[in-house]
This record gives sequence, C-alpha cells and structure tokens, in this order.
Amino acid sequence: MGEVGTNRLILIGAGGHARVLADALHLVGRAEGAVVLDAQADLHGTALLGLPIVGGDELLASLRGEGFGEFLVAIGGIRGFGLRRRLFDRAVQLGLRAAILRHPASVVAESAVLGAGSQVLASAVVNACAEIGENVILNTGSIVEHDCWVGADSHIAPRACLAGGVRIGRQVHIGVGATICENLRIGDRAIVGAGAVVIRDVPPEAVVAGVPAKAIRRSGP
Ligand code: JB2
Repeated sequence: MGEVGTNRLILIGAGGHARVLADALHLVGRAEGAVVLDAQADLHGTALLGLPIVGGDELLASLRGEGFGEFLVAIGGIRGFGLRRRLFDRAVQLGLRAAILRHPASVVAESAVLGAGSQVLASAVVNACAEIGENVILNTGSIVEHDCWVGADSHIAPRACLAGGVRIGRQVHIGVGATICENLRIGDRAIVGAGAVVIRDVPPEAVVAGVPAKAIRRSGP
C-alpha cells in the first residue's frame, strides 16, 4: 500500500473497528511488528487478530523511542469523534505520524487526496478530485463521488454514498447506507441516520433521519 511507510505501527483502540483495521494491515503487509493500545486493562497481554495488545495510551511516548513511528486511531464509534481527535493530537504531539490505510480492495482515484490517518476500507470508492481530511474513516463499501470534501474525524459508515460535490464538515457521522444528494453541505458534528436520504443542506450539530431526511434533534452530549 505504500502510504503507511516503513515504521512500526501502533493501533490505538482494540474494539470492533480495530479488528477491521488489523485485518487490512495483514492484507497490506503492515501487521508485522505492529502493536495495539487499549484503555481496558483486562485486554493487556492478549492479542487482536495476532497483534499484541501491549498496554494503554501511557505507552505512546516510550513506544515512540522504540522504533514505532506511525499510528492509526482505531476507534470509530458514533460517540467517539472527540476521543478520536484527542488521541490523534496526542500521538502527533509525541512525534508519531498518522498513517494512511488503503484496503487493497478499495478504489482511490489518482486525483483524490487522502489526509493523514485516513482509512479507506474494503470496497470503498473515492472518485476523482475528492479530498479526504485527516483521521477520516471511509468504511466498507462507502462511495465518495467526484469533487467531494470530507472534514477531519468524520466517519462515512458502510455503504453510505456521497454524490458528486458533497461537502461534509468535521466530526460528522454519515450512517450505514445513507445517501447524500449532489452538492449538499453537511455541517460540523452533524449526524445522518442509517438509510437516510438527504436532499437539503444539514446545519452543524443537527441529527437527521428518514427519507427524505428531516431533523430529529441536536447532536452533542
Ligand atoms: O482513550 C482510549 C480509549 N477509550 C476507549 N484509548 C485507547 N487506546 N482505547 C480506548 N478505548 C477502547 O476502544 C475501548 O476500551 C474499546 O476496546 C475500544 C472501542 O471498541 P468498540 O468495539 O466499543 O468500538 P469501535 O469504535 O471499535 O467500533 C464501533 O465503530 C465501528 C466503526 C462499532 O460501532 C463498530 O460496530 C463500528 N463498525
């Protein structure tokens, strides 16, 4: 896959999303030497698809000095965007580089741009001139059409589809199988429910659902 580079890699998080990333790392030959960190002490000393779970985030600094140069934030849950950002910033501050992971069965146009830490999973398609921000998850089978822009920390869930020219803000969640029609804007920290069909712009922090999608509440704590 090239983009991940040659340094040993740290996966931050050992849950469901981490299993998907670990599987892809095996496929692209980056699993060897990689380790996993998780907040749950009872996972320490166990393994995730063959990758050792060596401890919690307090190890980030010492791993940096032991030949680990790259990381991926491997937490993807809908409540995790602030956490994904905090973990990303902490690792970068310690001098680690965010890897870019492209599943070998994904399709990324040559003219598309992938930000640091972005994760393009199996069967995802990123079409011409799309720009993907840092720490973004393009999950299984998602489609990001030409000229789309996806802001940092956002998650495009499995089989969601962004039609051409869509702009997605930062820390946005586009639910499983949702469709965003062409040229629409989805504001920062908005949530689009699974299966929704969005036909109008969505303001920041709105939660929308249904066909056509309508506001149902505000996002946030
Ligand atoms: O601060 C932390 C921290 N907080 C929670 N640091 C580290 N290193 N790990 C942390 N965690 C760990 O993240 C939890 O202890 C837990 O092991 C993991 C989150 O796992 P979970 O399976 O709950 O969520 P996920 O984000 O891996 O997966 C969700 O999002 C994916 C995109 C699920 O909804 C999946 O179904 C979905 N595909």
